[in-house]
Amino acid sequence: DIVAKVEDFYRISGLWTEEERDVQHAVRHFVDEQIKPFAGQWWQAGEFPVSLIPELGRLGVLGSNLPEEYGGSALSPLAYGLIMQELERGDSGLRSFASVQGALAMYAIYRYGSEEQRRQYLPAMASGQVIGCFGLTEPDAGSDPASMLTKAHQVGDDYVLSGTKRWITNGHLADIAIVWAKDDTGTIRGFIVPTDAPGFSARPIHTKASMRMSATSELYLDGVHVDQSLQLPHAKGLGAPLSCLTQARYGIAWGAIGAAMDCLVEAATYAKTRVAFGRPIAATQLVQERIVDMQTRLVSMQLMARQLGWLYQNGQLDYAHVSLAKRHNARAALEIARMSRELLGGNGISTDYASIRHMANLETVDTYEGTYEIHTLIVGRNLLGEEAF
Ligand code: TGC
Ligand code: FAD
Repeated sequence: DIVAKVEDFYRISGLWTEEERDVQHAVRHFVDEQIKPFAGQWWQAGEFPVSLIPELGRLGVLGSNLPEEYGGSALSPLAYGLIMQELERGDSGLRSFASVQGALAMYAIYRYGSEEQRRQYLPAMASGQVIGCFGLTEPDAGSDPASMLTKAHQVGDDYVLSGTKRWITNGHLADIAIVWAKDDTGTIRGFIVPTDAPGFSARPIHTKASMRMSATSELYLDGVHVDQSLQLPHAKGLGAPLSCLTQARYGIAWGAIGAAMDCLVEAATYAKTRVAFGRPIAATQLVQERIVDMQTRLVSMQLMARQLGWLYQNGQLDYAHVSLAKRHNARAALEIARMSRELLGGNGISTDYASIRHMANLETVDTYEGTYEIHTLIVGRNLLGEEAF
């Protein structure tokens, strides 16, 4: 059938193990039943479906690649990627929720936290009982997080945090915020900040024309006292938050495939049934060219993500590999969504269809976790050995 054909034209799924296929199908079923029918309404309303968080926990999509002793499922990088793909078939905001919880907040605690912090937070985060967010970006420091202004002033063994973070996914839903701040020596350090701490507040950003199904916030830290036990002991310097970004960018390279797939399926099925000038528009040369252009992009995204997963699985992954795939897949998905939107004509501007919602979301996906230009410069530096930021 046409859906199976365009989704997997190169039969890449033949490469997955049985476990990877099972995991993919379970998440796909959940998204088809519980997300896709309602995503347009939630997006229009600017709401994240918080009531589904426990179900996301039960499905095992939060921190699924972390070891089982911390509530994860120790899934392979490919299985993890397929989960991100299936979530983003529903909506980029859904994948973003899982990325921030698993690849950013949980990963930060897993990689840089003490054993006690891991045991206290990770199982509860994997089940969705505790929600996390990741505060790196500030109003005046996005692409260049080294220039952040948030301060962590040491008082005895404890810290006092002051500053503002902006564009923080899950910010006003979160129970804990991973906050990155400069200590008195100017070194970037990470902290687990309970969002009910005095001096902490999170305000939703309501004016988005993209990622409307995702909770995005501004965080204010006004002299927030943080006990030493909440500092991530192993995080010293910008490399710590950047290594978390590598995990999230890996997931985005996969997630973008899901949004692109959903758009291509929508465009191909629409072209077969929409009649103009007495025949389905699929029977016109220009529409066929458009569908083939979309298919070409989708296959290139899938092949790139698959090989990225292979590098990850075999311990050969460099963060520049991840940058190349994030840059390519986010941009290719955006192009596919724009083409699909156009093919749907007037219907293409309505959230009764998925394409314009994906298209608007993908504008964010192209920008966050490092803009297209920043990834150009990361890969350029890796290839040429010259810094050009
Ligand atoms: P630079 O000198 O390049 O790096 C400092 C140290 O960090 C290491 N490093 C990395 N490590 C792991 N993964 C990466 N991606 C890394 N990039 C750099 C680097 O080796 C170095 O280590 P060491 O040991 O030598 O100290 O630092 P720079 O200040 O020159 O910055 C480089 C630049 C521009 C690439 C970096 O700042 C950057 O990536 N900027 C983009 C910022 C960004 O992506 N922000 C995303 C915020 S989170 C978000 O958007 C969440 S969206 C929700 C969702 O995910 O769904
Ligand atoms: P800027 O850095 O101001 O960039 C503006 C423009 O200048 C861009 O086009 C950029 O590519 C270009 N530019 C900058 N420097 C150069 C250069 N040297 N050469 C060429 N061009 C350059 N952040 C978090 O910490 N946590 C989150 O959970 C999170 N979630 C987000 C959710 C949403 C919906 C959005 C929109 C953003 C989110 N972000 C989050 C922030 C995101 O990572 C930043 O927006 C992004 O990194 C870009 O930073 P900026 O917005 O400050 O843009």
